[in-house]
Amino acid sequence: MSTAGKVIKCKAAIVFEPKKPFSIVEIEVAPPKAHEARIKILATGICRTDDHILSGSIKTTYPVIPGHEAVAVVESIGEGVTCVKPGDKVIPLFLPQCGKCRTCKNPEGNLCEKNDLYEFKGLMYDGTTRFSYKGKPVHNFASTSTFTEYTVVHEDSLAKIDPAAPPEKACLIGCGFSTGYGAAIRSGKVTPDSSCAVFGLGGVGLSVVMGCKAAGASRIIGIDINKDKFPMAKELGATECISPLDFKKPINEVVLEMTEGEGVDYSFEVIGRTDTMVAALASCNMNYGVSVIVGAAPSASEVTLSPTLIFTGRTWKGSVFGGLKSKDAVPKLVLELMSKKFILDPLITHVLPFDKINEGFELLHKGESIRTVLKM
Ligand code: PAD
Ligand code: ZN
Ligand code: ZN
Repeated sequence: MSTAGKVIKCKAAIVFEPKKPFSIVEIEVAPPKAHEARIKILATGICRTDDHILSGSIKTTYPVIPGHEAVAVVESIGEGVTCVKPGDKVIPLFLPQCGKCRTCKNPEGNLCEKNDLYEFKGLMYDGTTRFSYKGKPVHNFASTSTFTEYTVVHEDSLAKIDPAAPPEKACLIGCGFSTGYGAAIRSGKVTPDSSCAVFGLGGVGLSVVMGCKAAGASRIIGIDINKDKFPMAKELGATECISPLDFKKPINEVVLEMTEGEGVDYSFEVIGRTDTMVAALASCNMNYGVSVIVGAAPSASEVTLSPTLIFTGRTWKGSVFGGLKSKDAVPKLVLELMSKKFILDPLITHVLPFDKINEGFELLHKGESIRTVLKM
């Protein structure tokens, strides 16, 4: 029996307030309005950004359903939707691509004006939400909300992908892999034979390592306080790995020494801390080095640094979703995954049923997982 046009009752993982685990409850998901689609999640990955919502370090409105890295199938569409039809396999996009705003029209930009990544309003474009629990509205997260069996997204936040794409792997293209790989290739524009330093070797940082390698970097220094991450980093392309905990001096000085005082050509901060953002900047070449911020710092944080770090010529830039135009890039990356241009298996350390979402976050907190994928 078709569910189109009807309210769907389903399981979802809600965060009612920060610093509390997920509550798995039955919610109601309203049908999609015009230019929206209701999608059934097949698999969804756990990213550190979701944990920032759980910890409260990123300011948002509660109750909220996090999750933003998934593969889904379209259940029904609202009026005027042309890019997908029921039954299509899709990846929801935490960074929309409306195709009409100034950024979307600029070949360099990717931060579509329709994004909900600064204020995290957690509402659809019309200012309402499609989720409710016990009759009260529940906010969405980053235009997606994938920790639920069904979610509703705007068509600007949907990429149709190859129907044969494996959900448990392809979901990483919805965030972690594309963010890291794109940060190296597109935002950093890493060049052949260059040297790189990657601060943070989680799912996103390791994807930066993969991007640096694919771009032909000859030296890739992986940096993490958790040495358990080193073997995988080396397997994926890091030429050496160091832990800041093994040195008395600041880690940027260690990187400078490792590079004969030159600094690396490209550095990436993939942790989300202001001190490591400045350390990554100071680790790249004073004149032509490029340092890319990928990590999401707490909403309330501020950075202090010596202007000389920039004055001498370094470039400091940020990268959301790897600088990629999401709707254009995602279907192509899925095809590249399927043709084995890159493999994502090493990044997926755990696959758990959706009900075990809190266990998945514990693995992240303990530093035992790279990516945990939840299967619905
Ligand atoms: P993760 O927690 O899996 O990886 C972070 C890694 O950093 C871990 O291996 C830690 O051990 C390591 N680490 C922690 N503190 C330090 C330190 N002081 N020095 C060195 N290493 C340290 O996270 P992730 O890979 O899922 O995400 C990384 C960041 O990227 C996180 O802040 C997340 O919010 C952000 C992100 N940004 C975007 C974007 O579009 N810019 C997208 C997705 C994730
Ligand atoms: Zn993410
Ligand atoms: Zn746009």
